[in-house]
Amino acid sequence: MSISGTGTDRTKNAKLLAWVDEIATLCKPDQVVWCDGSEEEYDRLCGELVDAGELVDAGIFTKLNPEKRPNSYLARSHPSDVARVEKRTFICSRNEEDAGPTNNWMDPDEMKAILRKQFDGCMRGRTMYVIPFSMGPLGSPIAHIGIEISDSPYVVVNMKIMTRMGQAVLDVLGADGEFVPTLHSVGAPLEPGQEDVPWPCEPEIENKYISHFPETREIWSYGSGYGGNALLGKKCLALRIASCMARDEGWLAEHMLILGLESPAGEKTYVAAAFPSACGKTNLAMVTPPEGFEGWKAYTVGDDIAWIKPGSDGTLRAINPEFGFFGVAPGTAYDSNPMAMETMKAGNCIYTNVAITDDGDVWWEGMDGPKPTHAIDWKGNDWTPDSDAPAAHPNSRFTAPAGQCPTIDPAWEDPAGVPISAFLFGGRLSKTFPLVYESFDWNHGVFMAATMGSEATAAAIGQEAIRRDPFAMLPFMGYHMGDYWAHWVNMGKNDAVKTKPRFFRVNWFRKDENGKFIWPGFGQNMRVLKWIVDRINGRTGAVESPFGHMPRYEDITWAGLDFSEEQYHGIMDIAKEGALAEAEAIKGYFATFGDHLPAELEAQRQDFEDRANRAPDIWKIAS
Ligand code: O2Y
Ligand code: MN
Repeated sequence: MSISGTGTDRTKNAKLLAWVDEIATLCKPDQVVWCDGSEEEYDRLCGELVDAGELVDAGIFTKLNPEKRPNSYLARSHPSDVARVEKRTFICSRNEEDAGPTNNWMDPDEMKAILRKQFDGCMRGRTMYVIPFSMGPLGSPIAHIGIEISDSPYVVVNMKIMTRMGQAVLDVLGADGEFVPTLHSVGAPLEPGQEDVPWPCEPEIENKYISHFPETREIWSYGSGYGGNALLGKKCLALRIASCMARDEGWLAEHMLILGLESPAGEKTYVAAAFPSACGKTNLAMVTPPEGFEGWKAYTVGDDIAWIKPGSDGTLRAINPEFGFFGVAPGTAYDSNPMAMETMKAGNCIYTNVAITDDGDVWWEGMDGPKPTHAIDWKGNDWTPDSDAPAAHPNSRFTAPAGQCPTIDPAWEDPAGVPISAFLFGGRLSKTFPLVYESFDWNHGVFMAATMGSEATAAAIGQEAIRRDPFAMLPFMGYHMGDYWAHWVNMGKNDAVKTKPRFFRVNWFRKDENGKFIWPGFGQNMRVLKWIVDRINGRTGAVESPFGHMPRYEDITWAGLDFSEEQYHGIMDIAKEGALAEAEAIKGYFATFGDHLPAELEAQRQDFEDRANRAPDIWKIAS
């Protein structure tokens, strides 16, 4: 094995050096490379990925037309390796009960025994990269350092965009600093003389493991090279392991975007928001104020994850632990998300599993303008508008530097974080749930977030049910969901947090009696955000409903939009029957958490049921 330095020229951290040694001995790579995070390293690796593509006659990386997509590349994964693998994601806590009913669990010793066998020699014929990264601005008191060991150069270059990565991290880590060790392999060793494939990975789903060890704060991921399975700083560290750290240390690691809203008077209000997938989270993170909102500005701090800690000023302060966006490509367009499109236009992006046009540009379904007459699809096949299959995979991605977003917040790298004034929670719900409402207090807000979710059609019984996704954390919880809710209840009792954020639920997806969406689209969401900002700053009223405090028609700014009071009733009025059904459904849902369900949340459920019982058949928003 050749080692590019033993690492001792890069760090004096004895624990790190010993761990890298131990993993190299286990995985038996041909060489070990300590990543420095430089542009030269990035360019060299991208170049190697392009050259390797030519060698095996199928692109690992294809350089895109530099006039259209400067310094940008297309990658194609193996068709079997296109998304997170939830059924192979494990929380390996010592006690099974600590993982809770919403996670897959395996005993940590049993899992380590399996993984040691899988990892034994798994990097033969490959390079083992040591990737130092910081989740959050370097040196921020809210940030944490991780080290990812991976045999995938695709992971290295994506980590360079998604995190602060390289030698600067080792310098901050110093000789005694703490780090989260994260280990990744694509699980495809090469025998001497064996030709590589464009996207090496373990073909059998049962042999893939995305394993988390909460007590020892370790991550071992085997068999997939894609996204959240392989870029271990994101979902694995920043949510699953960090949620455990946050519980133990009194902070919050959340699946939330962070948005800064500035009024024409220059007053700045920051909100953090959690949504299940397919609810327009990225669109909200990069919202642009519509006609009628002249002078208002919206800024992005983060599009996916927030780390939130009590600040010395009595507020809850949030950082975006990431450095880039890993956004879903299909559906992203100037029409729906111009800021995401502008972020990409600046170049320096990696696109995975999108289509490439004949002039070397990228394309996906839902992009503005006419479809290309010909393209190469995400599997490398010819594609035309007559093709049956989509040109881009539905989970195809763009990896883009967050700093290129034209509306990135000036404070997005502030080590102290930004002060959060409100939490927003949402879901995709066609009936019963109003456009927006505010909680009565902190615990009611926790109840609203714990019971959120989106509608799913249970095809087998032909009924609609809400698939709960509490706090949008269902796939990302590192411990028992009921204990997580208790942690949120406890955060509300923290006297050091003098300015407590307010809680709101939003629902852009209510439909009318003809099955049509009532809300005119994501582009108008700023109207709801302004009411929230006005509410926080004591400038607007609300009325009490069975769900919470709700704005009257006149409390919302309608300038520039034709939205009648009648339409408003359609999106705000509440059917008693629907509210009572929800209270009953939550009873059954809560029962699945046994004695881990905080008593405060069952009390909130009963209060909600009582309010619904007292309501008229149709509760109508006052005007
Ligand atoms: O499929 C993947 O590996 C990526 S999942 C993802 C990526 C960026 C932001 N959010 C998510 C998610 O699943 O919530
Ligand atoms: Mn996400």
